[in-house]
Parts: sequence; C-alpha cells; structure tokens
Amino acid sequence: MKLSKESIERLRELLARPAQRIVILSHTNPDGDAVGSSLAWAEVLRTMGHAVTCIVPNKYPYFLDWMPGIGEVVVFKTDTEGRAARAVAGADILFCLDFNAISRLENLSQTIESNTTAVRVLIDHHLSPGEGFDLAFSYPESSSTCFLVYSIIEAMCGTEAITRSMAELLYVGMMTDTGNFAFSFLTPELFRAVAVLVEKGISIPDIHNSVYNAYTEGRARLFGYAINRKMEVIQNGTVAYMSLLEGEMRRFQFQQGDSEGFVNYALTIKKVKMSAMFLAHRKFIRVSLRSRGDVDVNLFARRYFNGGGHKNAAGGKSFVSMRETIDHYVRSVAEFAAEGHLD
Ligand SMILES: [Mn+2]
Repeated sequence: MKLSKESIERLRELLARPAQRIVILSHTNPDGDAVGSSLAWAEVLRTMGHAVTCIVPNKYPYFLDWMPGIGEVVVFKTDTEGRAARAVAGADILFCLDFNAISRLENLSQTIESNTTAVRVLIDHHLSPGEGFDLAFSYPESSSTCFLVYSIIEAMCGTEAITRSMAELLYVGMMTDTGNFAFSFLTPELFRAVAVLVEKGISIPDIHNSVYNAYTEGRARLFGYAINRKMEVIQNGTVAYMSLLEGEMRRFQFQQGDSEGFVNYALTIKKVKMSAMFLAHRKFIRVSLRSRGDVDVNLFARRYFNGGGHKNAAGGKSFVSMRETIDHYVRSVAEFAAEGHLD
C-alpha cells in the first residue's frame, strides 16, 4: 500500500490550522476496527491541539467495553442530550472512518447532510467509495482502517507519535478485520506495523483475550444452536447459510455483537466457499456474507442484496420476510454459480 504524498500534504495543511473542531464518524454496528481507528485517530488529533468528538450511529458490542477511551464515544441512538448534533453543527472537519458513504450512517446521516460547512475527509478500506469527500484516503488493499490510520500517522508524524493506548486501539482493528491475521492483504508492512505496536508495550495475548474470550454464556449456547439447528448447506456442499429470528435471539439473551463470527464458522468446512448469515432486526434482515479465495461476495452483495464491502466479506439488507430472503438467496446462489462465480 502506497499512500499518496499529495493527499498526506493536503491532510497536513488541513490539520496545521490551529484548534480545529473535529468530528470522527464511524459506521452502524461499529466493530473493533471502527472504534479502534476512531479513538486512535482522535488521540493523534488531540495531541495536535484539536478538539475531537467521536460519534457512532449505534452501540458498539460489549466485548469492546475495555478499549481505552471508549466511554467518550457518543452513541447517536441513545444521545438524548444532543451532543452528536451539536458537535456536527460546530465541526470544521468531519473524518469518516471505516465506511465509505454518508448514507451508511442510517439515522445519523440526516444530521450530517444538513451540515454543509465542514471539510469531509474519508479514511477507509471498503470497495467503491461514495462521492462528496474533499479528501479521500480510500485503500481497499489495506486489511483494516486501523492499518491505514497507522500508515497515515507514520507518514505524517512518524511512529514516535504512537502511544501505548493508541497501539492497543490500532491492534484491535488489525486483529479483528484480518480474522486474527488469517485473511487476505497480510503484507510485510502490516507485520512491521504490528512489530512497532509490540515495541510500544502492547500485550497481544491480553488484547486477544479481551476481545475473543469475553462473551456471555448465552452467546456460547446461541452459537451451538445456530450451527446445529440453523445451518444449511446447499449447492453440492459448497455454499452455507444460517438465519436467526428475533425470538431465537431472545431465548439466548442476545446482545449486540453476539452473532459476531457465526458467519465465518461455516467456512471451517472444507468444501464451503461462501457463507451467509441472516439476522432479523425489527425493520429488516441484516445479511452478512463471507467467502474464500476468488469467490467475490462484494459482487454478490451488490447484485442481490443492495450492499457491498470487501471481496471476501460483505453485507447487505433485505426488507422481505426471512422465508423470502432465504428463497432469494438460494435462487441467487444458483444464478451466481451458473455464471461460474463459485468455481
Ligand atoms: Mn474495517
């Protein structure tokens, strides 16, 4: 990954203005990469003398509660005091981290769209970025936004600017977005970055434990139920899917983030190349897609579920019933396979 020198210069100029009021936004259902990159970037900006507010549309999962500084993140959905709206209205610069179109912010997007003055900067690694950014760091070849933020800090200030808490935050996103360093885009640069974070004093086993071994008993039992009772394998054993209805989630005291990793599990079956998870929400069904190798679920999500993401990890939404959603998926898989996309 080669950062554009010109973009780094433009960012440097933008941040050279003293005491800017900055808002950092990240995506709905914020994950380790969204929260980690936002908080680490916030810390750098504060060191430069800027005032920073981090905003997410809804709550992050409970197993991220330990992350340094997470208490300061404003959750728009439960923000009864209007902190998010005030910060957005007063902002000089908006940073959009780990997502690529304001529309992805759901309820929060109206609040953003009515603000016309702030400079908009994108820092993201998803495919096909949206329009309307004054400056864009869009690098789909970066394994995480945390690695991208690391690389920007390195280019702009040097790694001396990275503190231990920033190192912990950045590691969380690098670890979670790569499935603990098992997916694609595992470059030598990434491991050099990890080496620098280790030099800053982070404990990889502690961070791993805090993120991956911090679930509730309900989550463990829901996982067993989902795999045993709800997983279906189709297309000659090469495609899997699973679904959870609201009642099923309630039975296991579901909390947001509990289904994290379920969709990946079907890919532990040798023949399975593509996996889907359908999770019922009040107003729609959230669709998560994973694949391995050349199977392009970004393309699949765009074509059949109005979504997108990365080649091997994407998502979308469905506004029909679970039954109809699954039927649509099965039909779409057959069409996709017939075109040779699953070979
Ligand atoms: Mn990410």
